[in-house]
Amino acid sequence: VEASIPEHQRDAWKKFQAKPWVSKDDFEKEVVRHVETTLARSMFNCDETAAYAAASLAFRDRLITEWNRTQQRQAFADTKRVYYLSLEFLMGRALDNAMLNVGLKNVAKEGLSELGFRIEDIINQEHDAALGNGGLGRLAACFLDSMASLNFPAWGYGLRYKYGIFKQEIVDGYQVEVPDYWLDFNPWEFPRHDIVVDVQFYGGVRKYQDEDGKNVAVWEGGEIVKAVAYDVPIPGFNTPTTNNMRLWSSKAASGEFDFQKFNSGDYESSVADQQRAETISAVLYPNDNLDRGKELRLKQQYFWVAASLYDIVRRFKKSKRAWSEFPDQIAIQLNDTHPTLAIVELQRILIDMEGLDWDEAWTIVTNTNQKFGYTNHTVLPEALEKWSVPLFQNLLPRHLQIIYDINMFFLQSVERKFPGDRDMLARVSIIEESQPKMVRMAFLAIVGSHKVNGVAELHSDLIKTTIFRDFVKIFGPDKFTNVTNGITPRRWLHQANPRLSELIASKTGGLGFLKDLNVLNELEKFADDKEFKKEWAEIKYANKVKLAKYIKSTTGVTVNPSALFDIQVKRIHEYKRQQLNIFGVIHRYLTIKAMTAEERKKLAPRVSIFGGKAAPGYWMAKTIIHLINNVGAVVNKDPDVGDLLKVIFLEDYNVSKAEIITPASDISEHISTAGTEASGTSNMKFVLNGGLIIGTCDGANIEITREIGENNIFLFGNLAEDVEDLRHTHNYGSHTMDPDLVKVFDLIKSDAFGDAGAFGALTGSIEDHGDYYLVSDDFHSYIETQALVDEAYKNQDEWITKTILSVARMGFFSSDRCINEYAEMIWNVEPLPIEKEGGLGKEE
Ligand code: Z16
Repeated sequence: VEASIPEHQRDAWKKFQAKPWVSKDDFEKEVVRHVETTLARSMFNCDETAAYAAASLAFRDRLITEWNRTQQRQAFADTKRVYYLSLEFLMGRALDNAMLNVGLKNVAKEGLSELGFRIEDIINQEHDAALGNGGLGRLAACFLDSMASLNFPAWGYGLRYKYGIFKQEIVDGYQVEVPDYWLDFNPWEFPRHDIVVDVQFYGGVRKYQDEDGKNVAVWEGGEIVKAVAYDVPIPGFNTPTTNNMRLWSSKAASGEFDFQKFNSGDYESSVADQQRAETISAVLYPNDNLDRGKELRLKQQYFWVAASLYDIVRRFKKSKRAWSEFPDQIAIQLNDTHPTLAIVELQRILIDMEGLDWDEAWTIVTNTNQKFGYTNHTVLPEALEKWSVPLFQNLLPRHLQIIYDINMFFLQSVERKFPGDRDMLARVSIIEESQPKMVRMAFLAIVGSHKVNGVAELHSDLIKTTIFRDFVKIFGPDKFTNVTNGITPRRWLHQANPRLSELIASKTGGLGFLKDLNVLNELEKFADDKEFKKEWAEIKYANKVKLAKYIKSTTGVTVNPSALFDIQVKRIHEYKRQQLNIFGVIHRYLTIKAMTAEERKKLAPRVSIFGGKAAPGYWMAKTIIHLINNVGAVVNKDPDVGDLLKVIFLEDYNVSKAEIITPASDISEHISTAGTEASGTSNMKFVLNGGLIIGTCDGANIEITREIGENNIFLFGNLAEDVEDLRHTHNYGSHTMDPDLVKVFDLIKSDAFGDAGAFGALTGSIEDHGDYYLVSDDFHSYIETQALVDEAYKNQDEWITKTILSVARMGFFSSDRCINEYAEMIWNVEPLPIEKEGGLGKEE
């Protein structure tokens, strides 16, 4: 149905079209209107929740007006679009971000104050949108911000989980998971009940030849689930471009429930069908860097991929272009292997639905003029996705056939290139010949993509020489590239650290640095400026006071804001080595206990701060959390140690908490076993906020060192190239342990931190079971380097200079640089220029 308003009536529309509000008075008017009408409240029952709701709705109205215009502009221009497919978007809060991106936070602040509210309290009402686990999900969120800020016509596609990553509670030192139901009131999403896609599962395939002798495959039977679109506006910073993130929610095909069953009295099963359908988008899998191969997860992946591709193809078809133009109009980025089925689904659409023959279709799918790009985020074998063939056969029978065909053609081409190399064929086959057989998703993603990228230089080199080695030989080196990760300076500097942002703006001529982060370079000339350094240090101190207050209010522990704040916040994982950190803390505790009063006076007081979630089924990670909490319980109440050492575990680390924690670090820890952390992105956030790093030569730490200079970072530990050999030197059962680490273990074993039995698996993994992550090998170097940190911190003057120089040199790590690299090297898309930048607040 044509839903467009006829020419004659359009003047009336134009006359009454909403104009985005800009003034304080208009903002207040909107807030009051929303309180009194949308929310049906009044000034006599408007609490902070209601004020948050109304303020958000006022900003949402603004965003949606710009969103509409952006969509019209992009549809009209009809240029190539980017689709970023990600099973995770770790967005955090939207209101603060929206206010800052449209440049109206000060207007809102004054407006809210006149209406009787403090803006911080209102911002704090918002529940985080936590549809992600960690780095991968947050990267997707930063990318959306950059793509909008740079005016790229780009959509994010994901799942609208009813429950995001669980909330973490610490009870008696143990992690307890609580469901994160976040949709009670979410003003940032627009349900699109008119945009619904049928998604099929199970059933079987019937093959026959039609009259023309063409092979036809029909996927029939099984069940249908509906995908309903929910749109979330993504405002760019200081630009009218407002892009879209489309999240799919699952719903039973029969609507509410099956009336036939209901009417015949089968109430239970009528509701069960509905619930089974809704289960698909019910909950985010809480694993970071781990693949568990569960059927429901594969269902999520296909549900989301099928709905997204249907939507993309529908939009393409509206332009009435030939299929051969598809690759010129569309770039699809696969965030990890989770959306790899998109390659298979597109091939299925083209051959089964659109009637193209295989070669014609496959040329479109894998066209070198940009189509699928695949980003790899890890080399850890346990994280690489594999699906059992029987499971696949049952859930997606037609897709499995297509995968077998893709594999057959691929292996034939390998055979032509490397005749007789049977080992090679077995190694690179998309189907692993195991019991049961497995589909190797990364291999499928490589075969179906025109570019494969890693997320930091070391990581991109590693994938080429290890897990994807054979594929470099087969496809040539040009298919493999690097795009080092980045972070958005809008959220991670301007929003999280407004005072630092303001100081930088005052010295660099305004907020321009937020769009061109290399402008930070201009700060180098202030690295020895006394007045500037004083202000710089005051801001760091104020941020530490804020975190100290937060620590006090959440844990009851008093920490001294003048102490060195040493922070490690990230998912808890053996490869990230929080155990190395806590063993180092215990070593420090032992050292302090053995010191004389005179020696103690010379030591810089430290607060060791930890935060992060363990996957619910990851026992070793949970044990590490337990140990950290138990060490804290002992150390924090030891009067003999006092301010010299405090150990804090912050509950439920998430994006909004990171905004308080990151600006408050003096040193942060990025200490993964070399070669295991693909990039890391919190390392970038901490340095950008004037903190230094203690880290291994891993992931993006290496490039951070290159940019900021090796005098400004504390590197330690073995190198990636030596890890394999070192592992071979570990003799199971008689591993030569570092003597200082032995002392730490002895203390743990003396029950100093509670029943040592609880930690046996942890110490045993190092002493008796091969120390896979090289904790003992790196311990001495770690302790020595921490001593260098202590020394360096005593010279505050030099320390501050280091932090200023570091910030000045962080321009490279803006996610804007990253997105520009993807656009040029992988997507081949251009931004859509904005003719007039009207309607924005543009606050300085
Ligand atoms: C994830 O967060 C990452 C990798 C992965 O395979 C799965 C998940 Cl959920 C992380 C990497 O561990 C990290 O090094 C990297 O910075 C981040 O992805 C973004 O690339």
